[in-house]
This record gives sequence, C-alpha cells and structure tokens, in this order.
Amino acid sequence: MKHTDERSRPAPPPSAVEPVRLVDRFGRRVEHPLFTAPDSTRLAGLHRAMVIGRRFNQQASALARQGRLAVYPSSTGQEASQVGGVLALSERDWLFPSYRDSVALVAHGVDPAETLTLFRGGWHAGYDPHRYRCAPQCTPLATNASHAVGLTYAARSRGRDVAALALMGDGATSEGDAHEAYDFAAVWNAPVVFLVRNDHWAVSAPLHQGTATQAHRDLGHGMKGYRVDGGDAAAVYAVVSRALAEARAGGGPSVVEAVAYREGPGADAPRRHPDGTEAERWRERDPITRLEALLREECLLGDPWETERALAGFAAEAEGTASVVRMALEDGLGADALFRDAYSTIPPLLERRRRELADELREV
Ligand SMILES: Cc1ncc(C[n+]2csc(CCOP(=O)(O)OP(=O)(O)O)c2C)c(N)n1
Repeated sequence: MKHTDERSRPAPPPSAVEPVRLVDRFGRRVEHPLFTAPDSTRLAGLHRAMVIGRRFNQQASALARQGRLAVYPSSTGQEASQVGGVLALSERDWLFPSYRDSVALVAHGVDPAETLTLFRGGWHAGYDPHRYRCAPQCTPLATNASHAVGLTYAARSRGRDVAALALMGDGATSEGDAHEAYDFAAVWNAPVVFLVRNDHWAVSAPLHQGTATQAHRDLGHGMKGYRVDGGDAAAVYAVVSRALAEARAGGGPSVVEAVAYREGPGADAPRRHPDGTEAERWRERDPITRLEALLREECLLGDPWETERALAGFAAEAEGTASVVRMALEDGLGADALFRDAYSTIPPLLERRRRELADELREV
C-alpha cells in the first residue's frame, strides 16, 4: 500500500458551510435568516473592546521583545472572536481561556497587569479565578475544554444556572482532550460552548497536517455546530449568544467555529502559503476597520462616535501604560506566594515547609 506523508497530502476543499456574517468586510450589514446584529450600544462596546484588545496585544508583544515577558502569544486579527464571545457571557457564566486568549480576559474584566503574570513566569495564574469567573489560561492544549464541562456539570448538580465558554485554537481540537470534553459535554448535556478560533494554522503547521476533517468537529459527538465569520464581532456575538442561551435552556452544548486569520509569524517557522498572499487577503478583513466602517456609515459617528473613539483610544493607552508601570513595580514574587494562595488555612505540614523554605532563603 502506498504511504502518503501527511505533509504531502493536499489541503481539503473549503468547508461547504458558509460562515454566519452580519457585517461584511466593507462594513455593510448582511441579512441573515437566523441571526441579527446586536443594537448600536453593543456594537460600539464590541468595537471599543477590540481597540483595547489590539492595543494590549501590541503592548504585551513589545514587553516580550524587551525581555520583560518570557513570551506573549499575540492574537492580532482575532480580536473579534475573543471579544464577541466573551461579551456574550452573562454575569453567572465562566470563561475557560487558552494561552492565546489574553484579549478575551481583558474584555472579560480581568486586570490587564494580572493577565500578564503567566507570561512573566509567575507561579500562579496572576488573578483570582473566582473573582472574575475565569479559569487560569491553560497552556496544555484543550485541557480547558474538560475543565469547562466539569465546572458546569458540578454547578448543575448543585442547582446552579451556570454556562461556560471554552476558547481553543483549531490545532487544539486535534488533542484527545478536546474530544473527551466534547463527549462528556454531549452525554451530560452540559451547558458549554466551545469557541474554536480557526486560523487554519496550529502555530506554524497548516490545519490539514493535524486533521483530515475541517476544524468544525461537532459531527460525530452529537453536538450542534455553528460556523461564523471570526472577523465579524457582531456575528460572533450573535452566534455565541444564541449558543449559550440554547445551552442554558437545556438544548445542549455546541461548537462554534470562528474563521479568522491571525497576524504574525508562527513561533517556530514562518507561515507558508503557496501564493504568499494569505496574510494580505486576511488583513483586508481586519475586524476593527470593518466595524468602524459600519459605525461611521450609520452615523453612530458624529459627536457620540467621536466620544466613543476618543474613549476607546484613551482606555487602550491607559491600560497599556498601567501594565508597564505595574509590572515594573511588582517584579519579583516572594517565595511565600507559593504557599499563600493554595489554602484559606494553611495545613500544619505546609506551614512547616513554608518556614523551612523562608529560613533556607534567608541563609543564601
Ligand atoms: C498538550 C500540548 N501539546 C503540545 C503543545 C505545544 N503547542 C503549543 S501551541 C501548539 C499549536 C496550537 O495550535 P492552535 O490550537 O491552532 O492555536 P494557535 O495556533 O492559535 O496558537 C502546540 C502543538 C501544547 N501546548 N500542549
């Protein structure tokens, strides 16, 4: 039998399912039979959160280049899928982000400086997951998917009305953990929405090297699936809102595939594309300029728009600056922090270890 190396296997044809789109790349509204764009206040809020998110990506990438962060996985170009998903959550819901979802955390209300703790090599998530209803960003791919299922299952069994949004890249859906989570979610009817950012690359490996299917892998797990234009924040918001509402009402979990390009090179190799135009073509679909064009066209401009734009710019600037200042002040975690956050009352054995370590460090 002839063996075909997966690297030489051609990419599968594009998915036949058209992604839901409510605003096209020129900022024009698109009619859809099932989904409608949110109201103008929400549209302005989505735009604002994306502007802040992009600024945050730029700031954190600069900090990584300066060596102030060990690494920063940027998500420039994917802000719409993160922001659109997160703003669809209710106050009771939980977010389960991956390492690439810092913009989602900031949009969710997590302190920007705390968000960066992980990338400074801090020992803890950097923020209190319960306070923000946001799990620590997970680096092992797709492990957050089963955590989301577990939390909602536990909450349900205690009569609590909690849904969860788990964020993953397309590459993560090749992990066994993703499929185990899908199965548990479907069998338990857990109120979870798995939002998959499909940028066609697992860092720098093309999608078809990781799977022979599309990333839209709800089929085979007994879940609903949606496909959405991940550069269209209004569409992501509408689709995730609906998926969450259905999940809360007992309609079961779902996978939402947000098709969106991410700018920038892969970590270990430049992204290759046969005609070299992939990045340019996607840049034309920039999620921020698209929504800005719509807001401008519909005279959510004028005075209120100018205010909104100034606010967005100001907030982005302020948050960027605050991150730098706070990180400079907070450099250097004490060894005590290792023990501090694990228990409300530290057990005697750990208390002894804590003192032993403190003595040892004093002697160094
Ligand atoms: C369990 C596990 N295996 C391998 C890795 C190494 N790894 C880090 S990122 C990545 C590719 C992830 O691709 P995708 O989910 O599409 O995310 P993105 O490209 O947006 O980073 C891999 C294999 C990991 N973090 N965890």
